[in-house]
Amino acid sequence: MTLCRRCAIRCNIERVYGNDFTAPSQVDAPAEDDPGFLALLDDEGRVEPRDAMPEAYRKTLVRQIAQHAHSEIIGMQPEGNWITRAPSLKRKAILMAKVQDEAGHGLYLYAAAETLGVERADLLDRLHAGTQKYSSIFNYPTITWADMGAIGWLVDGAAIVNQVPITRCSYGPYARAMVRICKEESFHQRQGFEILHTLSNGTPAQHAMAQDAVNRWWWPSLMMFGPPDDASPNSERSMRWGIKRHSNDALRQKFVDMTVPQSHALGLTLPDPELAYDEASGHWRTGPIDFTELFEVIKGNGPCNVQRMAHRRGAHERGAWVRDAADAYAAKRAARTEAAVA
Ligand code: BYC
Repeated sequence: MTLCRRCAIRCNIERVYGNDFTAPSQVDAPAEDDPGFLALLDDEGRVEPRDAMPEAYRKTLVRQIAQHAHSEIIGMQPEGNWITRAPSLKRKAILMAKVQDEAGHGLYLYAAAETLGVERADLLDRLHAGTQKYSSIFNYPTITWADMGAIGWLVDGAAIVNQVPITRCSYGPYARAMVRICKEESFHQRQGFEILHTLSNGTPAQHAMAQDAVNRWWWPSLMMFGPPDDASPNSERSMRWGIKRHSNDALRQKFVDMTVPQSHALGLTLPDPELAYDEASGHWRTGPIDFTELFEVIKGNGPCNVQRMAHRRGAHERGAWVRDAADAYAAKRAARTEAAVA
């Protein structure tokens, strides 16, 4: 039986799928190079919540899934900014649905992380304390309506390229959560493309607005994939464990190859004078990416880091009454159940 950290009662989280297992700290965790564990991964088997797993594998998953979940909920802010200013009722309804989807993605991912023996409240504490990261991309401002198009097309496009391989992640709950997330991201990407397509084929001012948004979001979107492979401390081990299936650079290249032809269809240019098609390899090659910008944003020095965190902490504080009400309801139900079985 587990005591919920917040309400300190025996509550029904144990009956939620995946939470009714022995806490990983209590199991006899195999070593990282345990032959049985490695054979399971080599065989493309899935690790499930009740399975014993190396502690470092569990910690890596908690880190990545939690940071992914945090990215989803912080990612609601730049777009939420435009719900009241969407140019039509239809655009407003679509944007509201998209932002709600992001909240849902956060929920699936926090639930997946909880199957690893952590609590969502603790993960949120770590986000608020700044000890767990969220994606760099959400620290950029959304200045015009065209930014909704650029985010959908580029940011969600990058998310799809990064996340489709996670549907084959070796950890079952994460892989399964990603199936639905990727389907929804696919819709998000198309709505972004459609916004930009409409603007690009609109008045000269609308076309210029679309081009300006793409100019601002292109390089940060490439940085979403993380540091280059030779500066990515986690990639090798995560790939060996089947958590990541491809390196950061390989996914970034896939995104570039997918996106350049789409920019032609949109009638928009990408802000890279060195972008060129390499006949020999069959790939589009970009100019050098300024990764110092990525590292600065990750350190907290991006244009909107302070604003995003302040807003998140404020929303969490303002939501305390909802959590208190849910705890009170759970306590009442638990007391009723105990009285019924006594
Ligand atoms: N921003 O060794 P590396 C979305 C950190 S959600 C911030 O390559 P790893 C969407 C990295 O965490 C977007 N930090 O790490 C949502 C590590 O630091 P720690 C999020 C970054 O984990 C709503 C350090 O740098 N997507 O798309 O092997 C609306 C060294 O990096 C970033 C996911 O989370 C960054 N861009 O690879 C629309 C997908 N890049 O943790 C869209 C799942 C790197 O050691 N996550 N760092 O302190 C992943 O695929 C991987 O975690 C990453 C990084 C590719 C992001």
